[in-house]
Amino acid sequence: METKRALITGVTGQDGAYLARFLLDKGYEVYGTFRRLSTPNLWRLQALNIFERIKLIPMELIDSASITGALMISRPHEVYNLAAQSFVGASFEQPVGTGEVTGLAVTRLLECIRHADPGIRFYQASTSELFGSNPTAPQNEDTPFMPASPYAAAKLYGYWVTRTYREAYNLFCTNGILFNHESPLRGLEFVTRKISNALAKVKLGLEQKVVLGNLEASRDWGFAGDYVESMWLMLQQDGPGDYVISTGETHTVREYFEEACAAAELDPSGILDVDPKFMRPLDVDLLLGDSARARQKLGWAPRVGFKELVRMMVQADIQRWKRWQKGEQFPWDAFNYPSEMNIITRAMPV
Ligand code: NAP
Ligand code: F7E
Repeated sequence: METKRALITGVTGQDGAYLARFLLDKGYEVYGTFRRLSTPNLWRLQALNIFERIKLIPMELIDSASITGALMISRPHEVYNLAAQSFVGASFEQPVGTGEVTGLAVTRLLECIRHADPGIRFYQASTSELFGSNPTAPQNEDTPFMPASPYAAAKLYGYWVTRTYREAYNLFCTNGILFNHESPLRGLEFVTRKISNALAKVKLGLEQKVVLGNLEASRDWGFAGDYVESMWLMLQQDGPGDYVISTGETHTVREYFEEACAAAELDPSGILDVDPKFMRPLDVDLLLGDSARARQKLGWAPRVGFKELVRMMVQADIQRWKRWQKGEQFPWDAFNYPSEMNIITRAMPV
């Protein structure tokens, strides 16, 4: 039988790295797109020890020619569109750019697929952010979307254009509506990793405080390693569809912080500050997913629970900073990013 080929856009991101490893383990030939940045961002593939096994293709989501090139090089059976400007906070700073990359680029990709090979199966990384301000909980595939950020609005566009290409051209186009998923490979700007990284530094005497924004927001947090399996399962079905992927448990940012302190054996009092700088112009209060459809149709279920996830992330960051203190060099992001405090996002009154 012919070896299956998969193309993952955004292979350098958290999900891209875990999905690449998952597909390699399944015997796939894995192609992954990356951006030619002045400093390469390949540490996750190195950390998972799969860098040598991935075929890397340079691609930029606003450049249709590079998307066509990626499809011609990889001739994939399956395309997983994970590339995006994925940080909700940054979407308020770069609303138009986020619309281009996270929204419009989905159409670029679908058009290229339609012309290159309409037999390709397509996965779109949709998100629980689509539910936004809708107070209904838990949220499932039938819950109305009420996006509350430029990121979510761009993802809404991506979601609908994916469905449009499914219906208009009979393409195998699937939306995974994934709730927040985290891991030791999570980007440092997202709140879970920001906390695990900062607490590791506090634990080792490298920092005094953790500085956060909205502590009352509630999220349904799962483990990225579990969630990438659902992406693959969606593309193995007889037909395309839309699936919510979640744990069915929700916790506030404050609860995550307290659980992380327990994991680090730190007293939470006195080490947490709140700075309005980390509050968004508009935030999503409560996300809680109902993944009954995925559980029934895909046979998918999360394996890692909340406490285990927090422990995994905190322990990983403590171990990294300990290795760094001993002078070890290894692929890892945090030592290149000492603090987000000196990033300025708003003009100060004169
Ligand atoms: P991530 O770590 O931020 O990875 C995003 C990837 O997109 C990176 O490889 C990044 O490349 C690439 N990228 C960004 N802008 C690009 C551009 N203009 N052209 C080409 N590539 C570009 O995100 P993630 O957590 O793995 O999430 C994967 C996808 O799932 C994203 O679409 C995200 O919006 C969506 N999603 C995530 C979650 C979650 O909780 N993690 C939940 C629901 C949906 P660089 O490495 O060069 O930056
Ligand atoms: O924020 C609050 C913040 O940035 C979670 C992306 O993967 O999941 C992610 O989006 C909550 C928000 O993730 C800080 O205001 C408090 O209420 O970790 P986050 P997100 O916005 O939920 C969805 C499903 C995606 O699709 C996205 O791509 O935490 N919060 N203090 C903070 N957040 C950050 N980042 N930093 C803080 O200091």
